[in-house]
Parts: sequence; C-alpha cells; structure tokens
Amino acid sequence: MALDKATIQKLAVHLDEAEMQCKEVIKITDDHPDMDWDDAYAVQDALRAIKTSRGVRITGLKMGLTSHAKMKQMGVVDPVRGFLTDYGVLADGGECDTSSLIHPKVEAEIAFVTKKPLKGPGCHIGAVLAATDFVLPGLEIIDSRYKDFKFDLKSVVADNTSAARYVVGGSARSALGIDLKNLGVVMEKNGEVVATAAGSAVLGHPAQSVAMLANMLGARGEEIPAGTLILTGGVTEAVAVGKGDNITVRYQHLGSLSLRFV
Ligand code: 0L1
Ligand code: MG
Repeated sequence: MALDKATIQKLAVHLDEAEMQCKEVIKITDDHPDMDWDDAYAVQDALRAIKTSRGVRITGLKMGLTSHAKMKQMGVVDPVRGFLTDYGVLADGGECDTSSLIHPKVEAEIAFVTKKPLKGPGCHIGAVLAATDFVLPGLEIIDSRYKDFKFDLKSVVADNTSAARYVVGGSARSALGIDLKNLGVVMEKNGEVVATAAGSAVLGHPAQSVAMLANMLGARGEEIPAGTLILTGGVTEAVAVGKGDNITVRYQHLGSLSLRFV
C-alpha cells in the first residue's frame, strides 16, 4: 500500500463530505497518483465505517463495470465492488430527489437476493444459482462525487463505485425458472426507448457477477452472507437524468419498475 492510515481516513472523510454536501470534488488520484488498489478499497472501507458509525445501515452490495462494453470503453479488466445504504433505497414507482444528487445517471440492473452464504475462491455460476433465493429488477442511480463524472478506477473504487440511490421492484422470481442470460431489458426515458440489453451483457451471465463478488470477497477472507441483496451491474449504458425525467425499465419475465426524478 502507498497510503498511510491517516491519509486513507482523510480521503474517506473528504468523499463522505462531498456526498453529504452534494458537491463535486477533484479525483483523489490527482493528489495521490501512487495509490494502489488496496489503498482504493481501504478508502472505501473507511468510508463505509464512517457511515455505519453514524447509524447508516448497509442494505446490500453492488458490482460495477460488469458489462464488457463498459469495461472496454473504460479500459478496465476487472469489475469493481461497492456497498448499498439504507438512505439510498427508493421505492418502485416513487420519486428521486435530484436536489440531493450532483449529476445522476441510471443503470438497469438484475438484482439477486441470496438464501445461503457464498464464499470464494472458486465460486461459480452454478453455486450462485443454488444459493439464490430470488432475482428481481433493479435500477441503480449512480452519482460520482468527481467533477464532470471524470475519474480513474482507483478514485471510483474509493468513492464507493459512484453508488448513490437504488430501486428494486417488479416481480421477484426464482433464478432457476428463467433464462437470465437471454432476459431482455428495455429502458425508457420519458416514454422513449433509450437502451435495450440482455442479461448476458453482464459478464456473459448476471450470476457470474455474483460469483466474481464472492471471489473478490473470498480473497479478503470474507463472504456474501445469506440474505444479501446484490446489484450485479448495469446491463444498459448509464443514462443521464435530471429533474422532470421519468424512467421505466421493462424486464422480460420480471415485470417493470419506474422512478420519477423531482
Ligand atoms: O455501478 C457502476 O457500474 C458504476 C461503477 C463506477 C463507474 C461509473 O460511475 O460509471
Ligand atoms: Mg451499477
């Protein structure tokens, strides 16, 4: 690691303040160009600890940059992981207050809820499907704290992978009963189709994203506990939204969800 404990804590406070005060900041690698991946996740861990110490509940986990198109676009080899919070939960059919966000974008995702713990290394799609209670539609509202959504990946990992708000809704179904790989997703913004995709956009199969998360955590001696909600990453490109926009996402076999930006 290149950063000492005090610097990691200072950066976590800086990113938490940026989020809470809804102000954009310069990416942290500008001042810390030598920070490595362990530093980036250490800042994310410190950010999580700051939030939980003031009573925030962690409501789930997320994977990001799991679509091959987005990975290629951003020149990344490995997806990234982050956490979801209780203050980030929004209701299906409800509203998202844009005044508490900097420059939100939405991503249609497939969410998993586990019924058994999952632990890597060696976790694979079959183990994930056997350990899944149900899958359901998800919508992530990402909101990088970095100016103009411009960052490098270590900065974005430290910033909890741009996590801000999320919705789960539609219909929950057993993962065994549906073809998640070929599951079609259509995103509409203000009644116009803005993105279409299939489940295979996420690492070939969305369960692969959960397996990768289990393997990433396993490398740290951690696991995905039973009962965990996991957002597996955008099947669609991230779409910019603002006050007045309506987003509806239709999922084959899983119904639809919607959110209004106010
Ligand atoms: O959830 C995501 O895929 C976002 C990962 C971080 C990169 C971004 O903010 O686009
Ligand atoms: Mg996402």
